[in-house]
Amino acid sequence: MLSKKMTDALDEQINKEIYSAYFYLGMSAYAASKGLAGFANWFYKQWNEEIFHAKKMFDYVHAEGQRVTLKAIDNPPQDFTSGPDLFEKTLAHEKKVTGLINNLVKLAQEENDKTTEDFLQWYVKEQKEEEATPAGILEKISKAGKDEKGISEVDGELVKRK
Ligand code: OFO
Repeated sequence: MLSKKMTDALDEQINKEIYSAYFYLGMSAYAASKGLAGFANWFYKQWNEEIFHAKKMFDYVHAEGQRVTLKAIDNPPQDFTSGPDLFEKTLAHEKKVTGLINNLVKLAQEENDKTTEDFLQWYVKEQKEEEATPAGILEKISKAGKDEKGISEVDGELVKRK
C-alpha cells in the first residue's frame, strides 16, 4: 500500500498531468484561431495523451489501495506569438515535467517503495519522448523556415498526427 506521502505526491502529479492536458488544449485553440490546422491537430492529440498520463496514475493510486484527492487546475497561458512559440513552450514545459517525474522516482526510492519506483519507469521513458518530439519539430521548423511557406509545410506534416 502507498504511504500518505507518496499518495500526496502522486495526487500532485495527477494534477500536473491534467494541467498539461489543459495547457495543450489551450495551444490547440490558439493554433486553430490562427488557421494552423496541423498545429491545432497536434496539440489536440497531445491533450488526449496527457489525459491518458493522468488516468494511468489515477488508476495506479486506486489499485494500490489509496484514494485520489483532486485539486483545482491552474489557468493555462493564453498568449502565444506563433506556431514555433507553441513548441518552444512545449519543450520548456516537458523539461519541467521530467524534473517532477524524477523527483517522484527519488521519493519512491527514499521510501523503499519498489512497486511505485517500477511503475514510474513508464513515465521516465515517456518523458524522453515528450522532450524529443517537440525538439524534433522545432528542428523541422528551423529547417523549413519560420516564414509563411515553412510554417505551412510543417503544418501539413503535423496534421497527420493520429
Ligand atoms: Fe505527461 O508528459 Fe507531457 O506533460
